[in-house]
Amino acid sequence: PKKKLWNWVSYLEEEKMPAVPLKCFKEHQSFPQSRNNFRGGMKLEGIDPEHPSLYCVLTVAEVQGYRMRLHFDGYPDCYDFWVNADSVDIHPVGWCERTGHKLLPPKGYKDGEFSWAAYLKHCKAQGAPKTLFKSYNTPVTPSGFRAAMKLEAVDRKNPSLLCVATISDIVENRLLIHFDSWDHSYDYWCDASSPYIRPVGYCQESAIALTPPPEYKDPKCFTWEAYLEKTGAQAAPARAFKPRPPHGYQPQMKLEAVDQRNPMLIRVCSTVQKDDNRIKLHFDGWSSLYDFWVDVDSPDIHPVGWCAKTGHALQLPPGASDMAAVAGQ
Ligand code: MLY
Repeated sequence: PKKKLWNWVSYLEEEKMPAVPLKCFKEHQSFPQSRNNFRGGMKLEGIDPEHPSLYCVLTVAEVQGYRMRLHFDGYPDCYDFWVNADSVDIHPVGWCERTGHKLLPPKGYKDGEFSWAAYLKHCKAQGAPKTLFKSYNTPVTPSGFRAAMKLEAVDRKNPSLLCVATISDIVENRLLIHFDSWDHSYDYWCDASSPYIRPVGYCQESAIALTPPPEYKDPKCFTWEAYLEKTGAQAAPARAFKPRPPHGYQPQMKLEAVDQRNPMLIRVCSTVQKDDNRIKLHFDGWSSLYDFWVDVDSPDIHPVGWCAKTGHALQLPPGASDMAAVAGQ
């Protein structure tokens, strides 16, 4: 007997569940306009996902469809991470120098000892061509945000806290949020529409607690007015914040999402819950123990058919795996 091929259309019918509508996805999650032209061995500069204020020397280690695994030069493979080809976290060789950012050299090089030209020659490698990068042809829309401005921001590692924060860097349309008097491990990148940032005074107006910098032992002693004066800083203007409209996700819809435990894999998923900024996902056919929350603007969630379109493997629900699988057909 002929084996049945797995495909999204019949799977959605069997499961009696719709796909997440395309309009729910942002451009960077949806079907890409171009191919991934990065190749293994190409070198580039990019943000360390574990330390978002640091730029590092990276090599493309593996390409799969529109995604690639990046390796920190000189460091063990266990730090490798996956990004989409249009990631805003990566830049061509020379970008840090051109834009005044500090580039962390490969392990073994002292600060000031590293030069890209000599390094590429030494490795017999090439820098990834500029035209492959998203930032290369993305226009930058002016905003009212400037580096060093202060604001109130959610500590994403302690999401119940709204804290005194500073814009410590601006690249294209994105802001690096830093928490005053804390180390950089809490830093994160976001844009003007992020639900995690608010203008100075938001907490007071909303009658919710603001977490001041740790040197304020008694939070009641903190006032923005005195703090701005003391630090000589400006508040980010309220008009620069562009709150986004509510997302359109509903529970019980299907999509494709990266497995955070093994990020080379993309799996068939269902939405099970939602809150204002996130959806809870379930891997079809797996225990609910693996269910996880993800931001609706995460680069790791994609519409049904994304893997097939971009040439990436799709992990089917267990049980479907003995069928000759042709994802997305
Ligand atoms: N329990 C943690 C909370 C740290 C919060 C840091 N934010 C405000 C940046 C601690 O005290 O270490």
